[in-house]
Amino acid sequence: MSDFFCIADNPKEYHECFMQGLVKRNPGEPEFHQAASEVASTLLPYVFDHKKYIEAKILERLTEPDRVISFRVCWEDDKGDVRVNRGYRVQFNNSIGPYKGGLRFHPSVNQSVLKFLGFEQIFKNSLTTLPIGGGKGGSDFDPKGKSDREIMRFCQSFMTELYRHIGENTDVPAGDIGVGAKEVSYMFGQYKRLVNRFTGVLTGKGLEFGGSHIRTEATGYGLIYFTMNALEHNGDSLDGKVCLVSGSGNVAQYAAQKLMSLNAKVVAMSDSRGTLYMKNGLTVELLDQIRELKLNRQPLAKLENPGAEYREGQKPWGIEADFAFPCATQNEIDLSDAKALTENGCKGVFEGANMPCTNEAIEYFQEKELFFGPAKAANAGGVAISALEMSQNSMGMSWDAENVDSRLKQIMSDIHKTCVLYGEKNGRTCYLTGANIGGFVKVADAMLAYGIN
Ligand code: NDP
Ligand code: 2IT
Repeated sequence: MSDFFCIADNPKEYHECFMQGLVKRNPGEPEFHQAASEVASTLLPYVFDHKKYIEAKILERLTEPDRVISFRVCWEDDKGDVRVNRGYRVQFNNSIGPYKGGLRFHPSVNQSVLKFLGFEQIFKNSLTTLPIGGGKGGSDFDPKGKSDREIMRFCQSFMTELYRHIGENTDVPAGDIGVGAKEVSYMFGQYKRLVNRFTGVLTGKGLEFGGSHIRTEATGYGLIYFTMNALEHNGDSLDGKVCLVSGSGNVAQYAAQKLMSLNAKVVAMSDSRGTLYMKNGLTVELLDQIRELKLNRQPLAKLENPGAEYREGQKPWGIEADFAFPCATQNEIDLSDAKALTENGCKGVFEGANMPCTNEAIEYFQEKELFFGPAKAANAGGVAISALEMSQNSMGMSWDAENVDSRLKQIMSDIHKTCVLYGEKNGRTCYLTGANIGGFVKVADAMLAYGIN
């Protein structure tokens, strides 16, 4: 390993040198390199105009996590066989508040994936305006095909190690892919048992034990509120628009539900195996069936409804539509998908998932002047309501659904304003630049205030 040190007199050269250093220090972590490169390329021109950040090496410091914890998770399956997985928590940056971010249970989880997610979470959490730092964690455990008891035993074992690293003022995990209300409940129950204290150490809890109204819906709803703000700002709306939603999990379901309620027509949803094409649009009945299947971790291929045609092995991006909402996973839109979308008349892409578009796809959208709502801004509604869950827990209060939903709308509108403030150039808003700079400034200024550490 070598020192992380760059000297260059323009943003482009600095970016090259910075990325060489980052790749050298973090070998074999392509997702993390991708996330860092995207942020650096939009931030560097700004940072070069504000030399205090260059002098204090803020970008180099921001891309080095405070700590990465990895641990063994042993559990027993229903047959009595011993199983071993790896658990992680990446505590990336706590300059503006306790580490905050979800836990992902998926076989693709590794250090690179969690570092990209933890890194992006720093900016996203800052954009919410709430006092939360960035972190992420999870395991390569695959909940698919596991019984409820197996999932419970895994969650309990995972928390038996994780508990010593977290706390309501230290690090507050939540859900992400493969981790929903059920898994959060098992983990919260185990934490409470281990420390003998009832505290808001996790968010996304059940309403009976400290959860917040609207947390389940918040990421999907927030994504659509952000889209509404962006379209309105540009004299457009969702009314009557044809939309593609990828994924069929938590984020996708509530994004699709909100789109339907706004008279948009959702013609596709998907999962890791294929796409449902719904020529006449999603209905409440179809969404209920999808929700039921996914609650039981079943594939969409099993859906039986004349209103939906299943396309095995296909992504939704080849279907004609006005707007696309990738809500499944990272890198699900590459350059060829971006071209297919654009050629089919797509006018905007709003990211519900984290880093669903490759950097080449984003560049293509920018070249073709599509609306692009980056994840850090567009999907921040989930973590924002998590932060409100933390506030309610620390006050010993519970706000009603209407109250929380109106706060969510306000937060998404404020995030949109921040993107416009930092991203407006020649009468157009670059939401990517706006989100990256808007998220950066508060964290960077806090780091400057702390001195060199
Ligand atoms: P869920 O586990 O509820 O749903 C995930 C969905 O994405 C499923 O439909 C799943 O398909 C699909 N999927 C997962 N991995 C892949 C893959 N490798 N290729 C194709 N499809 C895949 O997760 P969430 O809805 O919570 O999360 C979706 C995205 O949103 C993630 O990027 C997450 O980080 C992000 N996010 C989540 C937030 C939250 O509050 N939950 C907040 C902000 C962002 P299948 O059913 O076949 O597995
Ligand atoms: O990516 C995300 O913002 C989340 N998975 C939600 C994190 C949280 O702490 O609510």
